[in-house]
Amino acid sequence: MFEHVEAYPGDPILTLNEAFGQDPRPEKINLSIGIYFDDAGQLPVMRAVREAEAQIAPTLGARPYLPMEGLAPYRQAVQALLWGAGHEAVTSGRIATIQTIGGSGGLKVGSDFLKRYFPQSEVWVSDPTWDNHRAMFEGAGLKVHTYPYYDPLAGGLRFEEMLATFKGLPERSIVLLHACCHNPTGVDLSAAQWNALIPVIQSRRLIPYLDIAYQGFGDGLEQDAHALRTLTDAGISFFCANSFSKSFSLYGERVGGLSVVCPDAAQAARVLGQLKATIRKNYSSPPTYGARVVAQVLQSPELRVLWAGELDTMRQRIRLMRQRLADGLGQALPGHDVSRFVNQRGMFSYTGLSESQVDTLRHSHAVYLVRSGRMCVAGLNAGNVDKVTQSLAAVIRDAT
Ligand code: KET
Repeated sequence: MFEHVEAYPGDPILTLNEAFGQDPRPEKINLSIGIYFDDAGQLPVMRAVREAEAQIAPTLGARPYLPMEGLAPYRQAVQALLWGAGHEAVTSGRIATIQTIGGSGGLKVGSDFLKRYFPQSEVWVSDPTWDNHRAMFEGAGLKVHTYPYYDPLAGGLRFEEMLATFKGLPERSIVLLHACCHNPTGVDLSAAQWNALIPVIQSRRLIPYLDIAYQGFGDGLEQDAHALRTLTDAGISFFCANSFSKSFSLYGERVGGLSVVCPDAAQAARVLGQLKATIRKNYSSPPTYGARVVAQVLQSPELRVLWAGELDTMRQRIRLMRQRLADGLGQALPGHDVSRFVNQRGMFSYTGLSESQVDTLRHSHAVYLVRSGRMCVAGLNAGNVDKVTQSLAAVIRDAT
């Protein structure tokens, strides 16, 4: 029956993470998957989450189906966090927001919707991007291309080339943009660059699709929402998939959302209806628990402050690790440019290591990076940063 089913070659991130789990070496260090670990190397359970769980425990009780679009207080909380509760687009009701199964679920539901209503449109993603972007859009039947983004030599952005590509795109092309903390490079557009992009998006009538999976990990909760608020203020209609996996350390609860910013409330209502239909056809309705927890945190003033403070601490710890890594590498490799480690934003650093260098790190040093050379800096801690620094230095030294 299944002779024709070919073996799955595996996923560059998730399969590597599984391989890490099976590695018997006790000194192994996981800097592959985008997960935040604390300074003791543990996956944190945030205090705000624990307290929210204690608060909702007595009221959980019976578990009917949620509506197709998800839990109403959760959907409101998503809008308030992304745009601010008083934002004109929120108060006028022109954003259609649904609860989704992680940020991934949001990306997929949005892709299915786009394939249905913009069947001629093709997708452009940054070179490079999170591997799953291409897989998801292609899975929805959309053709995927890349636009210039990262400059491996300078460790910066090829912004002029990116802009020129956007200027030449067919009307109603879909452009996937990372709202903050670009994965895998850690290189983001500046506020001025977002401003320069806006007239091009408008004149080419492009459909931006923003992915915000790391709000709070770049420069702060408000600062990291800058791009999507700027696009909204410019009157651009766009898609925005958000994830709470990282910012609430609730990976396994699969809490995310999809928001579609529309020109007016009437269009938003119709878009919401068709998003509901898309969900019904895929998995009918989302799960309850994670959305209850996140809504409880975001809607309680005390818990929200507690959570934002914990997130600040996580961001600052990542910054500290970036600095320690850069300082250590600078000492070990005099003359080597280590500025990219501190300049990049979010959980990732694009080290510039080749696949064979990454393989050596894994096999000879038990340090796991994604083969593209992406390092999850959020996996560094006081106990492993020196070893990682020495291992990296050894691998770089061997190559020169
Ligand atoms: N968008 C981006 C940009 C992203 O990095 C991830 C996860 C997601 C969406 C998915 O979010 P979720 O809420 O878990 O569905 N990235 C990490 C984990 C993974 O690959 O699944 C990673 O890049 O390591």
